[in-house]
Amino acid sequence: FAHEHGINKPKGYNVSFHYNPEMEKHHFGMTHPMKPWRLTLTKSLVSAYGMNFAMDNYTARAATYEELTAYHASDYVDHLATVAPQPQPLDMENLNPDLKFNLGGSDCPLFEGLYNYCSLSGGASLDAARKLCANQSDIAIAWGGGLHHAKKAEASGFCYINDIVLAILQLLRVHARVLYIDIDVHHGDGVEEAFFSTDRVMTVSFHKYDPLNFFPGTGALEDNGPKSEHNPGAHHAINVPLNDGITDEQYTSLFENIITKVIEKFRPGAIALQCGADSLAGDRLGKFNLLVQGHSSCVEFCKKLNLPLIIFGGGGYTPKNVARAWTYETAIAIGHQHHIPTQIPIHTPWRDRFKIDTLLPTIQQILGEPRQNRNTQKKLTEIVQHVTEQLRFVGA
Ligand code: V1S
Ligand code: CA
Ligand code: ZN
Repeated sequence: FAHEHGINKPKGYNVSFHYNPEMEKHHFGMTHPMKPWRLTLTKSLVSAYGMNFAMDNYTARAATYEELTAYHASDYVDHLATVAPQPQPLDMENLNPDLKFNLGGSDCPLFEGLYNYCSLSGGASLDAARKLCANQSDIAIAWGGGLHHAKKAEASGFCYINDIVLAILQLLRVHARVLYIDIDVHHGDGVEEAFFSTDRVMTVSFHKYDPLNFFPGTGALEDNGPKSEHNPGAHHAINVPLNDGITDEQYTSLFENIITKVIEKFRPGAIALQCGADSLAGDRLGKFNLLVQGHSSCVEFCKKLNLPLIIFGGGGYTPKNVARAWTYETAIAIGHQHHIPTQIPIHTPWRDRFKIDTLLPTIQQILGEPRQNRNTQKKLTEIVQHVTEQLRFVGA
């Protein structure tokens, strides 16, 4: 109420940054693509630019058992809390398959401190959501969150606890409707499933879709929520299935076109944006050709909608590109993007890792050979058409 009526709104524009350096101390294993130290790289670049002076910085706390079980099944959380292995060499030979809850395979290994890692990610996203609810932040950033594949009682695709679902549940205490947008190269299946049966959350995921060859294989254009018209969740899942090599121009135009229509019909009170950086060109797992410019234009567009905005991380498997994107997107949040030098500051620890010393590399700088673009204009037009038709069923 207070937010919608502009009461108690502090002067100025507040951005909060929720982060815990403990998170990056965890290791999934030597050959595993998920590298929590990409958060170290991001944080050090954000600090090197002095952006921390323009935000409220919070050391995020770990989510409590009660907070985790607000969504997750208690037997699953109990199990997560007890399965953590003893210290062991960090290699993938040491798998301890425990097919219960999909834990212990190569995607979701059991590593030392696993429960701590999950609760820190959840805690940061919950803190961020609460700052928005209290109207103390206009934008709240949690780069350690965005773990969109985790299910109520199952780990999946490097995700154990769905911090996004926990955060959206908080936002729903204050906002009648929350819009979830997911620009990770993978389908946001866990978040979609969690809110499958409600019309208070609309989920929109942009992803590579190839059911047989690309994880998780779900997210077809026609999958829009429960098929029964009596279920309020019908038409409240939007999927944007894409092919390899999509460019900034195509992606940005598709994103703005679709999100404009979604906002018009759904009229959310807050936006939750998952910014998985594996949709960038040169990602170890992703297949798109996005530059930091195209990826971050989605953040810029969401900011301009002037609604409470929570920003999560997510995937991203070429750490220096992840750090570039999330640093630039932090700059957009605080409105510094046009004022910071694109040359990476000399005093960045790890500067030698940024072999190309710009925050905004060109496609030639990222890749020798750009990926073949397999997205035709015809297909993209069809997608917009289908989404428009779905939206006819949404709203008053
Ligand atoms: N693509 C991919 C990929 N690579 C791996 C992987 C590679 C090396 C390892 F040591 C461990 C795992 N797993 C996958 C995918 C899961 C992708 C998850 C993306 C997560 C996110 O970015 O959206 C959010 C943080 N898993 C699979 O493709 C499943 C398999 C089917 C094939 C790969 N093997 C290792 C497991 C089973
Ligand atoms: Ca996605
Ligand atoms: Zn991903």
